[in-house]
Amino acid sequence: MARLVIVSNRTAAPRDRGARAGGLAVGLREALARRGGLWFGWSGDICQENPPAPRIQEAGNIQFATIPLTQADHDDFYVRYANATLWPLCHYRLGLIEFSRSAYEGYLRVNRLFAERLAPLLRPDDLVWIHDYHFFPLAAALRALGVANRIGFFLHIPLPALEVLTALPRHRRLMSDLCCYDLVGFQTGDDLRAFASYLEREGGGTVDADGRFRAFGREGHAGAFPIGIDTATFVELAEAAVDGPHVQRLRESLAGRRLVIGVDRLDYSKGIPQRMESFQTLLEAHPEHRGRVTYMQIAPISRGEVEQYRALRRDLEGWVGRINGRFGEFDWAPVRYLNKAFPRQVLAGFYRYAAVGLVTPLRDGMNLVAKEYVAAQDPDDPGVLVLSRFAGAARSLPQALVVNPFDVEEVGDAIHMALTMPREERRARWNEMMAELRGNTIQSWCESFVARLAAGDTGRQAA
Ligand code: ADQ
Repeated sequence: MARLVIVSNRTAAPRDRGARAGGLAVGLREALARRGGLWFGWSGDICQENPPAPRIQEAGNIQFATIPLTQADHDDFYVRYANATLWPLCHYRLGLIEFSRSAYEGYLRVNRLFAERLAPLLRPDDLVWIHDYHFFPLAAALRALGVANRIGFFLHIPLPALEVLTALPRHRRLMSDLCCYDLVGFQTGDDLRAFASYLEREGGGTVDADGRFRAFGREGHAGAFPIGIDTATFVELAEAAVDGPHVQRLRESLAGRRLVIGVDRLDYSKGIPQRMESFQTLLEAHPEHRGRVTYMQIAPISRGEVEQYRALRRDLEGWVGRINGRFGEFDWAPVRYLNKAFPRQVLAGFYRYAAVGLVTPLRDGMNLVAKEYVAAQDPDDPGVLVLSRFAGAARSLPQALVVNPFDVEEVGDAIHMALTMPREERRARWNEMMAELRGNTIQSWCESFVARLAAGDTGRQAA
């Protein structure tokens, strides 16, 4: 069996604390352990000058190879182009895009650096699987160095519609580089359709019904591979946590009130201010919930070096203050707002205790919190998921209360409906969602992508 090589910006290397020990990291690690493999990425460190050869660490049959970046490379590649250009673009926030040629040059430069450092570590029959928007051009950079391995790419975030994508300066270069991959994976059929319509309209290309694409003189396959979670483990974590000390303290602190929970990285794509406004609408339109429901929003700070993220934080602090000031009582704060991360087992217990999971991103590739919330529920008395139609997860979990997050009144009503939904209906909806989560896990996602990559039958250059 061919060795698997994974590339992502952050790795799960023993000393790299950047990657959360979340379901994705666990799933990829398992996939590497099955075949033996290599995980390549940024170490999380800044170096003074041109980075040295990768640092190699071993854990069982997995090797981790990481390199540091210079401050200039990190800023251009990660802070500016990846997170201030591509991230807002792919989340339909054209007004937030900052584009500069120097940032794009830095992005290409770091992709070339990754290729130069990775190429010597590759064996001829390795399968290479590259992750996410930091690395659209990495296959092209590897090909330029003569690497002939099969190379796959998975985009964790949405690929926007043609009209949005073409707002990006130099979009043709980015997308023709993407076509250097043998297999391009997306979260949903919508993303795949956006890819096809871009190639057809801008790349003079075609995409067949089986996903084979031809464009920019290149040929490969594309497909939708909706990511899942480690469902069985999450169920166990939640069952164990519900009687644990954290849930016990939470229960006591709520003093009989019901819990509505939101858990997100502090990111403008997650729609947290709109969610606050929706909760305010609930309290206005359905006053019977005043004093009886608490909304806890857990949102650890993310990308604090990007100005838009700092502005979001200020905005949210305003929302929490306004709602608590207006509706709060001496013994009840309607909103609890926490800028911190929790271990998975603690989160699992919080999810299980919450009557409502509020997952209302304005755009999201998939959203794993939605799936974790469902997996954590008590089968006898499950909570209700309120889910944005703009999360990829809504495609596989249509039995959630699916809402438009821009319509704060609709979301407020959905929270009310969730809080008052009869147990039978909650169980019926939950059973169907759970069947989906048991059938499509992080493990089956890894396996199906790697099997498709290994089975590939495309040439790289169209004849
Ligand atoms: P993210 O944008 O990071 O991922 P999401 O899919 O929700 O979003 O994954 C977040 C993960 O971090 C979850 O496993 C969650 O439990 C964990 N997490 C969030 N807040 C936490 C907290 N306070 N404490 C501890 N853990 C926390 C990107 C894309 C998504 C896509 C994933 C995977 O933006 O659309 O689903 O990749 O492909």
